[in-house]
Amino acid sequence: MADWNPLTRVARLRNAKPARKNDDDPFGRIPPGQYLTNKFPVLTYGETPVVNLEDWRLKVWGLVENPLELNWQEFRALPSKEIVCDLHCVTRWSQLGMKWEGVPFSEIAKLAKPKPEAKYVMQHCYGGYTTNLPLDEMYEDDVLVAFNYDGRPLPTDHGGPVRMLVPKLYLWKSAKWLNGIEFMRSDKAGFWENYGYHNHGDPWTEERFG
Ligand SMILES: Nc1nc2c(c(=O)[nH]1)N[C@H]1C(S)=C(S)[C@@H](COP(=O)(O)O)O[C@H]1N2
Ligand SMILES: [Mo]
Repeated sequence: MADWNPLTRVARLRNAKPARKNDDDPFGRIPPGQYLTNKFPVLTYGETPVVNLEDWRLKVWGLVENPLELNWQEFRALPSKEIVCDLHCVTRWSQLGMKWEGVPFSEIAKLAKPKPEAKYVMQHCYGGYTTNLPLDEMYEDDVLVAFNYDGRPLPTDHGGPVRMLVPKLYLWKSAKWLNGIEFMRSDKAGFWENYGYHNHGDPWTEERFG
């Protein structure tokens, strides 16, 4: 996996057949071109970083009044909540009713106090992955800095100790091993966005490629 060429991956996905229409979607929860699974595949570009809780930090910087660096105790002392959500991956799997717990992005923003010029957010990670979104969308009430999945600490493969979770968008917008949140004036492409994924990634309108 570590030496996949990202361009080859994007080209292969562009040519992939859409998933067949789901007959098993009575509630209309599966976006077009997706198939339903009960599995939670692991998709990582490169090595899986292993970070222990003593060393873990979350840095918040950029266009904020109050730049932060939180250690684990400080992070876990913030208000947190549980959500149940459906997740959709651009590789075409969807899983429904996934249970997550985390600190809402809005709680972290409240501490950091974004300046009025801050309009975009870059998520940064152990390992170097990045992904970008407009600040407005990060304030959706289901956007979490997630530390538990299905009632247990988030497994390393899925981004533990913490990952961002942006359930309304394709899963590449949810950075695993999150260690930084940067508030920016203007938009900038993240890792996959640079290699041809869509800048936004709404599964309902199939914003797969840019
Ligand atoms: N740090 C990091 N975050 C990442 C990735 C990655 O390679 N590194 N891959 C992204 C992509 S493309 C997907 S589809 C999801 C996969 O999450 P999962 O492995 O928990 O299914 O993580 C996203 N977040
Ligand atoms: Mo992905």
